[in-house]
Amino acid sequence: MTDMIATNRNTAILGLGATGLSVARFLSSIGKPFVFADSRTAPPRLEEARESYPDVPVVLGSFEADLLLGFDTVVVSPGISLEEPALVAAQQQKVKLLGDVELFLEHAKAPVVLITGSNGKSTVTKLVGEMAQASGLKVGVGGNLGTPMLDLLDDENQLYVIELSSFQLELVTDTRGAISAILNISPDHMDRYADLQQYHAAKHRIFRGASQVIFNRQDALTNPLLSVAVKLCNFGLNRPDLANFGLLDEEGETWLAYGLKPLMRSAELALKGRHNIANALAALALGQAAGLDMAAMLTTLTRFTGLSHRCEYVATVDGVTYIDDSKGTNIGATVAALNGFGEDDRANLILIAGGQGKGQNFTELKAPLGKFVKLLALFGEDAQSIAETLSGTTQIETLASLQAAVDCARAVAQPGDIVLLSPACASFDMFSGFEERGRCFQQAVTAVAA
Ligand code: UMA
Ligand code: ADP
Repeated sequence: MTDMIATNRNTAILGLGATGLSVARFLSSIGKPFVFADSRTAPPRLEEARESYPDVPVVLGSFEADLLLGFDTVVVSPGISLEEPALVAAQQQKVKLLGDVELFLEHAKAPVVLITGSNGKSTVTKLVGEMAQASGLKVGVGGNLGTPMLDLLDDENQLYVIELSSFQLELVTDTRGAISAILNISPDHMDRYADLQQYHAAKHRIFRGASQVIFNRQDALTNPLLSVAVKLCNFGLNRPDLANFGLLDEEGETWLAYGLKPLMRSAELALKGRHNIANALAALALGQAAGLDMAAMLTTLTRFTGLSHRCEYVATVDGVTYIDDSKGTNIGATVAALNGFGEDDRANLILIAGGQGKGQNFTELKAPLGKFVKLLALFGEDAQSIAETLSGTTQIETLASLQAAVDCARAVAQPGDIVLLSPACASFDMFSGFEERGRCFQQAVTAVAA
């Protein structure tokens, strides 16, 4: 029986989205009553909640400061800031605040792999999940990736692989012996956090109570700040020392390696791009920590081609290649894509970017833009301010829609060029999410091809 949700207490679920509904299913399954609250007056999944839980009260509309004071426990959805006055007041009154992660970790009966970072989380999560399957394990894969983690709970599972966002980590105090990784840290969600330090602090909660810690030795921000002794392993795109993962050059070829031992040629990876070599090494480190079979992991790396909307090839039309990197929702991801597709001797890229800038400092795009990009086609809510920040770096056009940006890119592109959608921004000003934005781009390209 859970100690987090005691039997005779009042529980509120804050946020009526994917997380909130999964928490409701979980609490129902263990016979705990709850109420829902959502600060929107008409949240999209309201009907679903009312149909599934007709007797459960639903409080809608902006949260009053005293909304939660009568409760013992509040399960907070990740999209809701803990600085919301109702949550600040609740904490002051010692109301217990939880996320779905804490409930999940308390109830998971198999080992848990937790993955965070600014970029590459979904790719590495999916990869480790496939490696586990190839090793013959029954594995639950989800979290920020899409399937809420409480929906994965199943006593038959032999492993869980969970992607965690910084939002989901904000209330975590103990990962209960998880195998935890931070892949990289670069600024993101600066509209939610006061500064990079606060974002970094949220990410590092993933190491609390971990049994094994995996970090990126080339990104100091990922290094654990632990005083307790846990098993550490690191990865990087350079030569590894013993018991760590990295790259070795042997007979003119680059090999993924564990210590001095070459494992596979980097050319054999089905995933393309240097950042994906780092992702593959991180996945190997996590898989090894979880006891997966090395041969099965390496075979997986020769087959796993990646997820949609992450540097995904769409088509080549009139000699111009179109790439969908709609999941490039922050500057770090877009820089990785520019470095991956840019040619050293000429500006071969047309970059389509823009949307909601999330408070990022776009000056960091100046160097790769100046080097690789012949035209920057901007659209979306923050297009104008991004154009002002980047003015003088390359040719910049500000367009009214993604379709207009594709048309503009097409008019400028020459055979051999690459048109890259990698927005460095969130999509919610114009789309339901990065998937819809990516689909719109792919449709616009397909229409051009037709
Ligand atoms: N809500 C409020 N008040 C607020 C904010 C939200 O009441 O101030 C309500 C909304 O009206 C809505 C509900 O909360 O009804 C939505 O909750 P949510 O925003 O926490 O989102 P979920 O639907 O629960 O989805 C969340 C993750 N979303 C966010 O963290 C924003 C999903 O990640 C995740 O897949 C899902 O849980 C399952 O674990 C998405 C995401 O965009 C993909 N993540 C961000 C990212 O990857 O950058 C962090
Ligand atoms: P996340 O789940 O952290 O958003 P994804 O695997 O979905 O990560 O990839 C998101 C974006 O980041 C894509 O644009 C992808 O090309 C880019 N990306 C993936 N891995 C890395 C990495 N290791 N470093 C930088 N960018 C990356």
